[in-house]
Amino acid sequence: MRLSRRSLFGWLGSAAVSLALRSPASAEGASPTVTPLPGFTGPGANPYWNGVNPFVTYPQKLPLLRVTDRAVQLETPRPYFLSPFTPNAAFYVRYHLELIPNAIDLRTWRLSLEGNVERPLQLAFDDLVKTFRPVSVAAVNQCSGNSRSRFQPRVPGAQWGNGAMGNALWTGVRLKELLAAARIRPGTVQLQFQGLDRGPGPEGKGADVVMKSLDLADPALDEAVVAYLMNGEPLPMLNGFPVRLIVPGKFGVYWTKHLTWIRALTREDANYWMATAYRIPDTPRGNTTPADAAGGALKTVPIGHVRMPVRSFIVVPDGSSKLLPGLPVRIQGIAFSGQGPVLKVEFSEDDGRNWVGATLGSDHGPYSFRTWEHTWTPARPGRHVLAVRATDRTGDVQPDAPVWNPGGYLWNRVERQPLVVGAAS
Ligand SMILES: Nc1nc2c(c(=O)[nH]1)N[C@H]1C(S)=C(S)[C@@H](COP(=O)(O)O)O[C@H]1N2
Ligand SMILES: [Mo]
Repeated sequence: MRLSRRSLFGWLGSAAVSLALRSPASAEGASPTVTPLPGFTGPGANPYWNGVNPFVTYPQKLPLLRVTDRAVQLETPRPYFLSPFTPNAAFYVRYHLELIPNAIDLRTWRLSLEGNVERPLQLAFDDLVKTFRPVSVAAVNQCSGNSRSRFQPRVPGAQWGNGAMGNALWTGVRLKELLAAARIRPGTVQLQFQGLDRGPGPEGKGADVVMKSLDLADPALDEAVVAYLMNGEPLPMLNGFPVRLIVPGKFGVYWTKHLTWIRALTREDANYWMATAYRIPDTPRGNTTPADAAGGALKTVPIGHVRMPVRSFIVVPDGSSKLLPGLPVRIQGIAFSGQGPVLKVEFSEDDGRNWVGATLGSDHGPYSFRTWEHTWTPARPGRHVLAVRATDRTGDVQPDAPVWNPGGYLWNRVERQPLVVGAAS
């Protein structure tokens, strides 16, 4: 950490940082060919771990899967999830608005703490880095709509596969320290966060900016960090340079990028992004039916009222490698939960009928990806459906029933991998 802070200072010396966002079209590759495995039906049949989209290259990024380009939404390809920390250059990207910053001058940029505070602050980047104590936390940033393409019936919104998530070591300043410096006044009910991106938003709604708010009393704020390093490096522009909010355990929508305004509110935030968008049914697991959702009587709450439910994934094998009966295969994957540490990962070789414990990898903290592995020896040739499920500290275990809600949020069903094992001779 000392090393990377030093290199950050050196890099600060070079003053303004500017990145030209060149046209992504010039770097666009061909669509990947994805062939469904023959003969599979039912829940294990979906071979599309990622969305089926073309690879596209943006500044500071490796080729990622383009979900939409206005606003920019890029999905992380599956192989990057073999590592517990997602490389910055492969980290997914999600914006709501079209006008995103591509150059930020750190000499003039300020983080503003305003609203119902005793001492409004305008913090320079230098102040943030040098005046406040740095802390680091490993935490998963997952979009509420990760895996939305699985929903049946389908719902509108970005059709993510499983790649709208990533884990990083985030370094920055505790939000609570900044709040203490600004001295929040009594009567504050929520904190509102806003970044630099702009644009009309979906269907002209959205007030030209994205603003998200959390209750001042929310315990998640105790662990929130205003981060200026991601895996020991400055944040990529597309992931929120120069600072972003990270709220361990909560969905990515609260992780405001290019964070520039923190506002103490004396009334509950009623802006579009709180009152209309990103709401879930006020039901167990946020589950409902198309009929109930269409009825108009469904009570909803902001998705910030819940933490990310437990999930686990098979990363390899992905169906592309040759497998033979009697030949051991190393199954590898990741698990995480926003509700605290994952305690158990279980593997099934028979589509979820029987389960055995998998071996967990190193513990990087309660909000991080945790790798797992299991050695499986296929007994016979032919079709197999592997499955994985995780259990977290609260006892929450991934269900085998799919969730449904109109926003396409909170998917955490048991994950499956269909495979064909070849004949031995
Ligand atoms: N300024 C800003 N911050 C934002 C958003 C945005 O549109 N603008 N989108 C949010 C959502 S919905 C998600 S899922 C995460 C995605 O983070 P990433 O793009 O770094 O992967 O950023 C969040 N922070
Ligand atoms: Mo999101």
